[in-house]
Amino acid sequence: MVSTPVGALGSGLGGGVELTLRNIGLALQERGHSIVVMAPQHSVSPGLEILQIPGEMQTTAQTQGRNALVTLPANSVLANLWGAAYQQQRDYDIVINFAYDWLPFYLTPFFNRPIAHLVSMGSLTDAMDHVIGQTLDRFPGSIGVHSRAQAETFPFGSQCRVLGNGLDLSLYQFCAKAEDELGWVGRIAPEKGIEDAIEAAQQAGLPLKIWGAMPDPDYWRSIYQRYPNASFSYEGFLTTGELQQELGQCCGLIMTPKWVEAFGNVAIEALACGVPVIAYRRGGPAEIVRDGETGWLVEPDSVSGLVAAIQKLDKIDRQTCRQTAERVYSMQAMGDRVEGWLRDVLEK
Ligand code: HBI
Repeated sequence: MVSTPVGALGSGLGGGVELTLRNIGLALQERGHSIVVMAPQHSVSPGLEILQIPGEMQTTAQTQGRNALVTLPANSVLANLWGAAYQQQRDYDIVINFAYDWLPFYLTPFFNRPIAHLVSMGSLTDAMDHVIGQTLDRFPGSIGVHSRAQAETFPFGSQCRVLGNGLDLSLYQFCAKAEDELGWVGRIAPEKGIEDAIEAAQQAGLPLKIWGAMPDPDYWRSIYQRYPNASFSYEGFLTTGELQQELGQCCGLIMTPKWVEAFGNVAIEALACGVPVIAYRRGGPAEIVRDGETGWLVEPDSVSGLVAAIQKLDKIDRQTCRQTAERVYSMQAMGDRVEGWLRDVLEK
């Protein structure tokens, strides 16, 4: 498993893909596969064998423009990762790529072992769309994604294998009884649409608790000033253990994405605690929430739709939320989907 070149595992710089790599690695090991992870030096992921690879981090893809050129720094950790993978490929049956970068896709035909690529974001640049498309042409079935919505952001979306995602649900406790408060979890940034959640909670007359990273305090200050009468509070950026303890008390999680979220791990975290999810019918969360069963799907950008859904939260059975998370989004369920995908790639 060759990790993302934007940060060491455990640093948080790799974002959602750090958790995805770890959960897939552990799930495959549980089924008897032997796994080795190649990752930037100082990587930590207890229970997984890691080859620490030195070198300079890659620029994050989401900060590039559509026609960004493919670039590599001097002593690129991406190049060093894939040089090591190339040298050692004979020790393995298959290589799994977790990097959203041009090089591993370009190198695929030069390897004498198959490479399965897990693409962790939607379409961002022409160079990546082009090289992923080329790889698919040569190696059908070799591109895995998290959701149908994410796949559809690419011209070749219908040829991608939708894997969903999975979490270690033993870290999340089911909470049967809720407080009269709503939750919102995520990076506090414009594409997450927190303004809509604040407005909807205010109109519904419920307090809104907010957890997540705050990369831009000025943005948060502007939000605070914009809604002087709303009752919302920033509750910090917590560990999984702390977050699930607090989130579990909420009568509902509100998801207000303004962009196409590739997946939406927070939706599974909420369901795992028995918390119904209200989400715009947009991106990954719209494929996680079962309307009327584990939450409510709302017309995108409709605050009045959010308010109407908040008023129907008591119609959702919290036990059903937890059971759905266990059936579809456990490590076991994700392991089934990933193992099946890898077997198909190997067969081809
Ligand atoms: N950018 N260049 C690059 N490569 C990655 O692997 C990458 C990224 N940006 C974000 C990211 N990975 C992950 O945080 C998401 O895929 C989840």
